[in-house]
Amino acid sequence: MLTLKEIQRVLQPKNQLVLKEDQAIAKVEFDSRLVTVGDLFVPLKGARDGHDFIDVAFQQGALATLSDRELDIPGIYFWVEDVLEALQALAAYVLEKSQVDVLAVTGSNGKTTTKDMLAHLLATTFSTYKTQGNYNNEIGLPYTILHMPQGTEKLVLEMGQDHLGDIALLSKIAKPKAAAVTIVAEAHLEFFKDRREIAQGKLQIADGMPAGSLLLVPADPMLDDLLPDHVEVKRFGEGGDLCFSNLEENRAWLCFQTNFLQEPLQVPLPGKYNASNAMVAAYLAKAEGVSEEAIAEAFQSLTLTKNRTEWRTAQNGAAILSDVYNANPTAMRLILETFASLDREEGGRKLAVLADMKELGQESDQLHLSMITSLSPEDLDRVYFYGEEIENLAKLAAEIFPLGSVLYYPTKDFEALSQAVCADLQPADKILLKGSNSMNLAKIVEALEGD
Ligand code: 2GN
Repeated sequence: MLTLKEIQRVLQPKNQLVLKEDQAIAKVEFDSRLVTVGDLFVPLKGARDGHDFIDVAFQQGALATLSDRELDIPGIYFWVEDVLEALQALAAYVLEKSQVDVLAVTGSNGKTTTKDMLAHLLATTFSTYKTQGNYNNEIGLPYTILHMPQGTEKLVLEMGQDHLGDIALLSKIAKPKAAAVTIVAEAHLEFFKDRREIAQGKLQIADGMPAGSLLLVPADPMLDDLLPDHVEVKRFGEGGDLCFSNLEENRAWLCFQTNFLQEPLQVPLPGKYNASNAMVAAYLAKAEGVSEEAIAEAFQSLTLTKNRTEWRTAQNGAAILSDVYNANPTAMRLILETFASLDREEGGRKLAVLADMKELGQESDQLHLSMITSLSPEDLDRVYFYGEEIENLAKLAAEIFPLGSVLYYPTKDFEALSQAVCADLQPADKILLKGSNSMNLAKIVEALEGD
């Protein structure tokens, strides 16, 4: 892991630091709740300014902190121009000095299975680490890199984009030796003009790749004139370099033949797009040196992460934006703003179920209340609040929302909440669910999805 002197050398802080002896940091954290002894605290600006929590981080045992301003504290700090850029520089440095092979996959809603599959296949043969949850942005990617365990041989990174240029930045930090662009089919991207611009953004995954490295891209002709020429591009899908045939599909299984493996693959997932995802993962794993037997066997034991930000579909057809993974004020604000920016379906409404964010300590009430500035009756037709810590926010919201459009349920009334939401949701509606994992909103998502 990084030592204080390395951090000093990489970041060239503005303050004079006299480090008597060198010491390795335990890990990096930007959420002060997660800081433990020996960590480097990274005060980012989210819903609140992380610099306000530097004291808390030191109380939790932080060894040092970054800061974008001069501080008057007894602890060690690195005064930098921009804390996020410093985090990214540390991540790039860690990759440069390590021997790890980086593989990158562009995430798209619900299709991040490719990343999970690839990591699962590589793990049969190599010490493998991958992006957790939705940590696929300009903060999450460097965080993932810095959390990679000692001895990792293969690192599978998901790269997400909100704006054109996001993936170029991530690729330049990670410099992947191989990568895949998954299908270009999202419906809900607000900052992109059209599918072509989404594709253009995704293809920037090549921007940080060394010359000659491998890039898998859908065979879709729309991408033909967007392809980078410094990497080896292989197209997948019908008419491409990599394709599958003899697809058999049932409710739980896929079985198909690829044009690069001897034996057919059996994948315990439904949906034709999963055959494509599995094929891409298998090709990259094989290119990295995983045997065909190991690939075939690993698919049998595949399990995918479920609790993450993603679009799902209710049994009645309504769109569900489920984000029951990391509950902090920043994540809640970001998802509320994303959801607010979406258009209603014709004749449909927008609903939200917001539950407690846990472990916010004495500031809990204030931090929950501060979400009011991201809640507007123009963007939300009905809001369900669930839990004791969010109760005061519910009361505040009731003052600005029309009568009857704010509903409150205490923790003990989970069943009533679940039944009310299920009964309320109409096919043309969109619904957002957000809260701490322990609030069990995943159960409501399941209930909405039916079997
Ligand atoms: O959206 S994210 O979750 N993200 C992470 C990276 O991958 C993609 C998704 C995200 C989270 C992002 Cl993009 C950026 C940030 Cl800055 C955060 C984040 O962790 N924000 C957090 C806060 C804010 N704002 S974590 C956190 C925890 N903190 C409150 C503010 C906050 C807990 C806390 C509460 C009370 C005290 C101290 C800490 C306290 N101190 N009370 N009394 N004294």
